[in-house]
Amino acid sequence: MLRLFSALLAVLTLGAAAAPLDRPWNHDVIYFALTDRFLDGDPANDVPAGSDPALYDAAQRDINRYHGGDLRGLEIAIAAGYFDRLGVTALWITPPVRNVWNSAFDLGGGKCGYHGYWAQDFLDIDPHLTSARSLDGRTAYADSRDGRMQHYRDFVALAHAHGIRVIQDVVCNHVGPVFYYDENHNGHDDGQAEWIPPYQRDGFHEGATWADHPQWNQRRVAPDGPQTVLGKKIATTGVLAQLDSYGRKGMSPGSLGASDGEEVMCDFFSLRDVWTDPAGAHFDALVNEFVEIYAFYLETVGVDGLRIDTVKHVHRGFWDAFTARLRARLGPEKARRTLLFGEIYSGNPQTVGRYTFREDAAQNKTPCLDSVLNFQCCDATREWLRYKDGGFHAATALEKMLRDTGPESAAFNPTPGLDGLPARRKLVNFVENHDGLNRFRVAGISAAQNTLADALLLTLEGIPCLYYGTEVALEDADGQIGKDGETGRRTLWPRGTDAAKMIAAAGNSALVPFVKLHRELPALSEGRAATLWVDGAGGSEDDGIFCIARFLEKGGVIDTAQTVIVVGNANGARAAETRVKDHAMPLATGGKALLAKGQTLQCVNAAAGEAAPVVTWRDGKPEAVLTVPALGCRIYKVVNAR
Ligand SMILES: [Ca+2]
Ligand SMILES: [Ca+2]
Ligand SMILES: [Ca+2]
Repeated sequence: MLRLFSALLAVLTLGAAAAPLDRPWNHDVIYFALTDRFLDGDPANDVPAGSDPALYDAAQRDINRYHGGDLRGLEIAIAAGYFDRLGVTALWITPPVRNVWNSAFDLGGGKCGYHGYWAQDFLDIDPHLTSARSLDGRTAYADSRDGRMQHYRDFVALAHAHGIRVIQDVVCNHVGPVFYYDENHNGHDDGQAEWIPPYQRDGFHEGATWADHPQWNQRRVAPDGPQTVLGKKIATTGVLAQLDSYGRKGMSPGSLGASDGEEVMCDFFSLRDVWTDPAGAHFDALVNEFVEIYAFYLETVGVDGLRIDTVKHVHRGFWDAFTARLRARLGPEKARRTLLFGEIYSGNPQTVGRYTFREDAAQNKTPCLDSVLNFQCCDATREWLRYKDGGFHAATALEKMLRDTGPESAAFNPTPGLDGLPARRKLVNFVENHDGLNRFRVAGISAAQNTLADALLLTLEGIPCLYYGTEVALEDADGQIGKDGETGRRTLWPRGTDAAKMIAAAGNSALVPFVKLHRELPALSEGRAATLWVDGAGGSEDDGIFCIARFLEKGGVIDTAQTVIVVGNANGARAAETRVKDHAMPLATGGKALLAKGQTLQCVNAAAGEAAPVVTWRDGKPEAVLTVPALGCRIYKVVNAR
């Protein structure tokens, strides 16, 4: 067990009524924690009552089984000030709802529901995650839906007491492997053929039968009718507990990465596809059911935002109805503070951006999803910093990404949300996640390269999203460049890790100075972005350089006093400059100077002994040669010249 310091208990403010966290989402720094893999804070829940003990790996090594991480582990970190130390202001956690715990007959062998994406009961918290008592020991949580939900609500309240928002990961596309297809009508499941039958284009597979494996699942999907949880009446109807609410069309592996229509309607391997077709008999009931469920988490539990899974596998009309009805249900104030961002697994800005528009955008221009995960950022950053032939590659993909997400791009809905921000200003930027990608840091990739990737995230326009473990440049021992897998899901803090050790690691984290700058320099959270310099074919002085400006502009006038220049050098061999021969970098964008006469640049994160930057003027325009050390990132702000 972790040792709790009495000082930690003193900072607990459980149950305190606090004003809701209210700040523009692009001021936040998100930390994505795979809860099962962060810290096992309570070994008592590692094998919940009735669960097959074989699903749990006490050594915390088998990627496919439970490692024991839980809400208590996150609470210990929050209370100890771990996230405060890192400067993290929003926690995105994997889906906390009760899951099917095992899928024995999938392709590639058995896996477990430790990640949370295999819902079984949308209004219960998975018992792997909850504890019998509150962090301070004063409150007992009943072994019931209500008790588990109470723990989850206390977890959210603890985060809020530290100024940290909670983003709940949610799924509307599918549930876990709750039923099989009894193809041979013998009344029981007969292996893989009945769990992942081939896609049936016309009609559907008959014989869907709730699975009966009491050590993994509960022979149903819940809620199966109205519920009262934490004293709140929830008007769910139980439509998800009916088999004909699912498409039952089987698996279409080829369509998972494509957009040919089948990907909307097929089962995701053994995960059962909710029938989200607007023409379906249950469409309205299904939309309303999900609105009831997720409004409960937002209103009663206090969750601040939703990260929405597998968006492109759901009919677009569903998202129009779901987002509009959810916002109407929350009311303008809560809806304004709530961020709804989606996962559309694609590096193409048009493909992901279309979900910020409604399907009926010709008539209704209001946003569908508020924002989306920026996969293009992930791809481009990896290309720049982690070229598969070793070393680095030009940052031209990053330059393209900035164009594709800039104000001139038509890919994202320009209509502001209730918070006044259009989608492109709150794109969720990331370089690692738990899905298909290995970690950024694999064999041959240094901690310095990892830091440079994080520094870029923290200086781009949008919302930076850090993946758990990046704060210590966690290395993915099994990951290989150009070869993705699910290897980036290791346990970060082994069971028994002392909170003091975690706090020390957070204090030493190389990303902390960049998080601090993100908070201190308004241009880094709110400013526009413009590419100033990209390592090109000419000359070698600038090898590895990528430079952007972040600037505040009002009424077409740049507030030059707020300008920030960010330069990264992917070159691991030597320092590089924003210069090719005698051509220095212009400090201008769109024909406008980024600083005025009498102003100059000051590096805010220079190492001792580094020369100060010199701004020169040519033909009335400022320019500078900025020198950045190997694998360094330098940030400059504007100051008045002495
Ligand atoms: Ca545990
Ligand atoms: Ca059978
Ligand atoms: Ca679907």
